[in-house]
Amino acid sequence: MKRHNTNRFLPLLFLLSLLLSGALYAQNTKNVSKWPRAVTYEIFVQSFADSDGDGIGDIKGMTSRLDYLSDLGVEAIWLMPMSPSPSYHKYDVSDYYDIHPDYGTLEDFKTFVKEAHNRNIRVVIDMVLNHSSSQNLWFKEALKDQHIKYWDYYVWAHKDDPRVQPVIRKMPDGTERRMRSNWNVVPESDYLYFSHFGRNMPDLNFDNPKLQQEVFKIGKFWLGEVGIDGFRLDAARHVFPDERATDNHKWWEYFLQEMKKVKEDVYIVGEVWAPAEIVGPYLNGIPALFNFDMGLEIIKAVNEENGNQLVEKHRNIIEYYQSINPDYIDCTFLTNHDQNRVMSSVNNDHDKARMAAALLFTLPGAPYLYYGEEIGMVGTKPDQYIREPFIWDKKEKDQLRATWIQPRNSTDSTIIPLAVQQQDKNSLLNFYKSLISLRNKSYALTYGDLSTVKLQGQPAICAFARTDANQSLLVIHNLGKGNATVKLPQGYQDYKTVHFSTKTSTVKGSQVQVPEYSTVVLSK
Ligand SMILES: [Ca+2]
Repeated sequence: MKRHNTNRFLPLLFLLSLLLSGALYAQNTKNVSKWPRAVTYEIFVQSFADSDGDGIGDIKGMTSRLDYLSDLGVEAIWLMPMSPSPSYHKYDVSDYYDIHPDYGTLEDFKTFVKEAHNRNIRVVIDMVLNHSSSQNLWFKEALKDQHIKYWDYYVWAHKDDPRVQPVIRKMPDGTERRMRSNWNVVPESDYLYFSHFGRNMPDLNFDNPKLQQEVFKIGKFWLGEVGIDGFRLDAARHVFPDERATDNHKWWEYFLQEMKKVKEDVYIVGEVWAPAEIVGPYLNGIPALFNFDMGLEIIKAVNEENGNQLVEKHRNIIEYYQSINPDYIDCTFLTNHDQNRVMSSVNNDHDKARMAAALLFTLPGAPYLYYGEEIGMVGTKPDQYIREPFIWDKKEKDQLRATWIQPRNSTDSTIIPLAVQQQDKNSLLNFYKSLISLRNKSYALTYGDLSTVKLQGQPAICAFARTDANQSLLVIHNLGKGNATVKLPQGYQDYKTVHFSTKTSTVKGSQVQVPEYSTVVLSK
């Protein structure tokens, strides 16, 4: 097209862009979300974007996609570990003060952080402190001699110590079985070392004040010198043995206090994958916690097409945690890098995947999404197959696709590439975008309380109200097959304005039409 002809097409282009931006949503352009009460995007660097064609995703690749993430509406990124490590996943660190050379350099990462901040995107990195890699210099030194400083960085016991004796368990059939031990023998040594996750991941000794100081130094390095915004704490409940829960709680309070000396508003989110009564006491040291239970409940509700219990369950969790720390941040998500991908968890049913996303972004919390979820990537365990390369474009055109692994699940034949989805207003990607945008622009959805709305005899309907001082919204999800007619409930008779809908919903009198597998958000 010649340049001087462009003007004639402007009205058409404007109309087209309106359609692409989710036309069913009454636009009001200002974002009211403010991180950490905003959407965070989890990235496995190795699989995200490869800038130099060596097959491994890297920091420069990620930097080149920041505009995409900004456009998606995310306001923070959580990066899985990037420090030197012998494993592909890097959850066993061999040098806590550097970046793995496959991913780039510290300078590359500082540039990434700066560019992210320029786009109002915060950066949170994974901190794996329970254990190091057996390849860490500290451990290699410790193995040499118990008089070396780094010996006490790890947890040792003499071979005669009762704790390290083999545990023999009697099985129901009468046979005896030697149970796996967490204590590992070192050739030619009288001492064994402890490891919660396997012999290549020796546990660090948090009873040692020198190790504690080293951990603070690591934290302050990334916050102060590199300029990140916070940490996601891996395996937070295991730094002391499980039977010393109180020591675990106290340790993270100490850690938070030390990190605040460098960055007053440091963000710390913890992985405590356990029932609520075990998670709760961590909230004083770790003010943001992943809500594993709600992710599972949302997937269960969409699979069973029954949303009756969902709101009560979320309310119970929130009330319990708020009783411990009124300002806690409820980090909600569907699935993460340790779980089968959400699309696979709903058996590749795109209607159900959309309903799961619609629930995530309309219920309370600070939602996280796992890279590729927004384009419908699939994946079932083992772990590396839930961490496959992001599909940016059709294979022949995809300049950024990582190739370090032969994917089993998310391939050109199963996934519509991002570039194609960007051109389709009905794509899953644009569905995610419209939901994130709805949330970011809404006080009620970002900050509001959650109230149960009782509707009789319609198990596929999940209805609730979200209310804060500025706004009140009635949210109705139809998780089932078949269109539903819902009578506006008591107390919500005047919520007749369609604020947002994922399909065409209408209100006539006190009746709301909610098409199958769709969501409508009503206001007064
Ligand atoms: Ca690369």
